[in-house]
Amino acid sequence: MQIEVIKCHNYGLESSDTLGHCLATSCIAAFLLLCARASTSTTPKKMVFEYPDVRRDESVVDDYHGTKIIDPYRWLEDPDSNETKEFIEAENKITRPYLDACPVKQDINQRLTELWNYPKYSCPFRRGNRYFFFKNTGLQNQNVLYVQDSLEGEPRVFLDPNTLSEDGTIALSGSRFTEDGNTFAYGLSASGSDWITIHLKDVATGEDYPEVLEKVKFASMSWTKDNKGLFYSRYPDQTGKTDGSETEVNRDQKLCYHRLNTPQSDDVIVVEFPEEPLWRIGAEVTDCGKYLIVSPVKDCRDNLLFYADLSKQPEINGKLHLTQIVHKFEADYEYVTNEGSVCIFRTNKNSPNYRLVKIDLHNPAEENWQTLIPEHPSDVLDWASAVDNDKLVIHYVRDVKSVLQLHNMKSGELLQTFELDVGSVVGFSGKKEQSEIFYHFMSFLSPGVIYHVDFKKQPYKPTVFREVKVKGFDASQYEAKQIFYSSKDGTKVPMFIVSKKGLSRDGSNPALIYGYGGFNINIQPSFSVTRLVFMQHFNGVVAIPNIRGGGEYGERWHNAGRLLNKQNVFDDFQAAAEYLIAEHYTRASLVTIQGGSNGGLLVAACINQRPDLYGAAIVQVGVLDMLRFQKFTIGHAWVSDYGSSDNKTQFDYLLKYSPLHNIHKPENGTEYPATLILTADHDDRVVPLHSLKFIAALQHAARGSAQRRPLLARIDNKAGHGGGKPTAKIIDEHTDILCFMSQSLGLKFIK
Ligand code: X98
Repeated sequence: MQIEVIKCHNYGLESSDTLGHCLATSCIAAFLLLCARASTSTTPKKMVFEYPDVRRDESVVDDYHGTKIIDPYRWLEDPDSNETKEFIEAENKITRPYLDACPVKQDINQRLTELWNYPKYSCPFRRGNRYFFFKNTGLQNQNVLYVQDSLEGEPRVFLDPNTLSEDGTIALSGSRFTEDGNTFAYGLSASGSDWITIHLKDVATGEDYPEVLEKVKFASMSWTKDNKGLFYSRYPDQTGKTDGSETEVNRDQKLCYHRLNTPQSDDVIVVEFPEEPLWRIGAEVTDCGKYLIVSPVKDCRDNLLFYADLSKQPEINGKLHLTQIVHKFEADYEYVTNEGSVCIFRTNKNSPNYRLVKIDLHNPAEENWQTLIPEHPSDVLDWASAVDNDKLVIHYVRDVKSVLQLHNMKSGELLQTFELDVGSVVGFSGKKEQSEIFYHFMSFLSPGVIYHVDFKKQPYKPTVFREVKVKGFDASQYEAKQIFYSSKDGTKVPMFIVSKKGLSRDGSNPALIYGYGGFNINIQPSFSVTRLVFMQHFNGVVAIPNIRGGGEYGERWHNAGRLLNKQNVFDDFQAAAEYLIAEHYTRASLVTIQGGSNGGLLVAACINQRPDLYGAAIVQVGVLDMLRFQKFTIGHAWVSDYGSSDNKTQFDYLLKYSPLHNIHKPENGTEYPATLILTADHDDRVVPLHSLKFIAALQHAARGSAQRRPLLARIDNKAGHGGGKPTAKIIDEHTDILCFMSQSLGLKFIK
């Protein structure tokens, strides 16, 4: 297994450049700067914005279970209409000058660039008789894959995605080597889209095979152990564009088999569920090569399990014969390894903190399952990987921090705990047939240490393989702590608080609160240059509350923040801000809240519910129309967390918090916080229409009101949901976010 935890949710201040074209329409707003000051100042800029005067079509009305809901900006759902394009230009045209007028923009950009410029490495991993690793010298747009003949050997560039586009917008997205290490299947995505094309490379020569596999999205890739072909999932040809700027629902995914060095047109569909157009199909060839484990999933939790015995159908020239093991969507099952027909799965069936079970494929009834490693009462079993033939490395999350252990694969017995500082294991490499592992540790104040364990030498002692240093960062000047605060209903919620040591506790510091709160996802400690700039140059306090909806305390924590419990997520986040204010870390007018994707929903819901509690809000690629999200691309998969407006009870609940449907006119002295909405033209995970409709409605509500703080949108081009974003775009985006905070809150940049 080889993982590098790329936190898809951690938009932690992520991304980009701008359209920059001039708008030639009549309905564009003039940018009125009534009393902006040009010098560095600690006074927030108070401006009256004349927002774009966009068409509001109140004739668009939907009937949900008898309730009529108007959708006046429905026309913004068409990404290709001229009117939508003009709207985007008009928004960028008022946002750009505001951000560019930031007197310390150069300072921020320069400091971000300086600090970013340190080498970053992944764990090395062995495939065949070679080692590979990813490296970024510092500011390269995309990480480069290197090959070396031994750990001490001279690394050579194996694949450099930076050569594939001028601007770094073509990114590697998913890859898999054959068992013999001689062929490399790799996905490329353009402009941040989830769509990838799969390419195949001969490792010895570096030459690509002629075929390219198209229409691939949400793909698991798995080679047969004879190294001859690849299972991968793809979508059937769909009409119109498939470059990530379209909004069509992704349906009818099929599992296909591709034979190396043949055209994709010869590929065969091996698994499909035509009655279930919304299922996605995961697949993994077992370590022994005999079986294919097939795991269909219909939303964002729980999967079924099937297997195919490949030894009985060696030709793979049509549908595989499947035997079903799990018949109901009621838990997660993740293949770890197998010995003969006995497979080890990680599951949360009857074990919300997860356990390992042995299931005999030839005797799969649940009453015959055997627990190998029981559920821990409080720690979450996050992942497991077979190593050194008969051992398992197990990663637990204990109070949001990583714990790494070695267990005996036969008995489950704990053999050793690898000592870690307070932080996270963000990368791991190791395989059952290999007698060494690498793991990558990171924390708020440690940019990264890669450890190596050689199982041929006893006792098993981790040695530092590589340690990364950041020039201009002295960890001893900072502190990171974890506290537990009480939420509205009394639930204790953990929160990390990171800042310079010795900051005054008189409410005078700016604070940045980042949250996610959904989909069983953990927000563990990580190193962030942008947060460092905020702490170093603004005396900022960074706070990360591990609110409900995440997976920090297993399935119970997730359940407590989804469906009809979603309000707990917002309450937890609001209670985090209240705690920081009550403890005099900061005050409301200096608080920025930030979140991306599901976290964008969180932030947008919170500014509607408690506009008084924050000075600024950063909403990145957010899900903001909770009545219609399921109608676009992969949105249907999120009903497991959100429910759906198609269901009356869930509609009633969604309507109460849907950001788009709870915008109010700022009145009685309560303004909205300064709000920056960020999205991008190729975001096909959370389509930009959410952000466009939201900013149109928010600016409409603000028009003619007492609102003085800016409500702006930054719509990037050649960018998507965040994955694969080039470094240059990330630094530009983070510069803009810090500028927005600095401008709107009146923060001083301390040189
Ligand atoms: C998704 O929507 C996950 C989408 N997704 C998949 C599968 N593979 C993926 C590979 C890369 C990127 C996304 C993928 O479902 C998949 C394939 C086969 C079998 C099973 C899964 N997620 C949510 C999301 O992005 C949260 C976490 C993952 N959201 C955006 C939720 C709300 C906003």
